[in-house]
Amino acid sequence: MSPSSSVLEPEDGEPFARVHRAHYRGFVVDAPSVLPASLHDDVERAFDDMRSRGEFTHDVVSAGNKVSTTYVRRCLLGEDGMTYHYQKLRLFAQPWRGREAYEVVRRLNETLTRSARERCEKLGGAFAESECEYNVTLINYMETEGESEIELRNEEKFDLGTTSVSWHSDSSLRENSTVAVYHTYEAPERKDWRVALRALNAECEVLCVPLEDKATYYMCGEFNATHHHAVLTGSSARYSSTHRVAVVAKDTFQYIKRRCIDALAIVPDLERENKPLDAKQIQFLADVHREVEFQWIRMFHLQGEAHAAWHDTYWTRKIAELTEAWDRMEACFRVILSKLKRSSRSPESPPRAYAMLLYALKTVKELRDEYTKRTKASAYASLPPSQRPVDLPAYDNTSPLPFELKPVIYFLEEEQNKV
Ligand SMILES: O=C(O)CCC(=O)C(=O)O
Repeated sequence: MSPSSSVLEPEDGEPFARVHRAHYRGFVVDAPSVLPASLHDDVERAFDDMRSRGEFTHDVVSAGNKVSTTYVRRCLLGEDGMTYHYQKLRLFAQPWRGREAYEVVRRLNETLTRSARERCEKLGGAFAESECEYNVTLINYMETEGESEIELRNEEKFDLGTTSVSWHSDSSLRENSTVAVYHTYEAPERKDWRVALRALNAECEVLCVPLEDKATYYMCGEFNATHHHAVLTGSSARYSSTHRVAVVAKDTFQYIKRRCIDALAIVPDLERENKPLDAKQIQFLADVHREVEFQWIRMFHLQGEAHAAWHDTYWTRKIAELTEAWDRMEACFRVILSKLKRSSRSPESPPRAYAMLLYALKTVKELRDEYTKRTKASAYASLPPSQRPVDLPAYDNTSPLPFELKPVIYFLEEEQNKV
């Protein structure tokens, strides 16, 4: 029986089928038999192996001023250098190679890429153009209401019961890309998890779809963007591997490394004696400095020591490379500041150079204040110490600039006002 007249389930028969055809055509479920039995077994072993190593952890995410812990534990696997950004958190993908469990996930990914393509071609129209070349999978481990250490909430809008993932569309995905979700139960005899679906642009019933053990569902083409989905908690723990075509424009190591190389290329020019400063160059350096500090280095350390240890085959080295570049940018700011000192022997720089650096320093100060506040959020208290933010990059009295930029801003304002 549906919990409310505005909700339909497959057992409602023709009304469910009619609404599905009219408003939810991009939602397709594959029975477990579509995938080879040996793959199901390997995937189950891989997920258990990863969980026994503590690789699934709660994310601490942020929306507006609220910092909260996800109900589910998750980990991200994917192509080398991939990250996934959601709710002001950057997740760093463990490359899906090198360990047997990760290779299995990559194999699952390849299989789902092929199946998703077939599903989309069968649906035809714009679906046939949908991208399915998955570059990451966000794997969830979801516990029952009784097991979860984070209190789960009830779905109130349609009275659907307890949710492990509330209503949302997946973010940071390529346009018209399909999402594939493979799931498996810890105790397959209790297969009572459901996914709820809600159309955003149509007045129609919500659908509630129960999922068999080891089934895969697809949200084809624009389905994710035009609908919300929620995961309704069942009575046995569950894994779900959510394969996505994540955006790559600004979200790969290769991208940010390139930005750092470009910024460091102008450092010699900015530091050259006898050369007035160029405000545009200062702006470019400041943009990259800010991006690498807040979008990458701090995002990594925010997730704690256990996270860094898990990533020590790939990301720890990459973050060290980015930190080295960022350090060089801080040193360059120090040189710029000395060139802007009116009593220095440097040729006079244009007023725009003062204004630009002041703006950059004030923005960094604000972002550092916000970051510090976030690291102190009570949400972290419920996590083990190894998952709490680490205070890096470190500062000492050899650092070119201090963490707290107030005195530097004050100095520069004074120099700006001198004539
Ligand atoms: O577990 C599922 O079925 C979907 C999970 C989900 O919506 C998410 O990870 O964003």
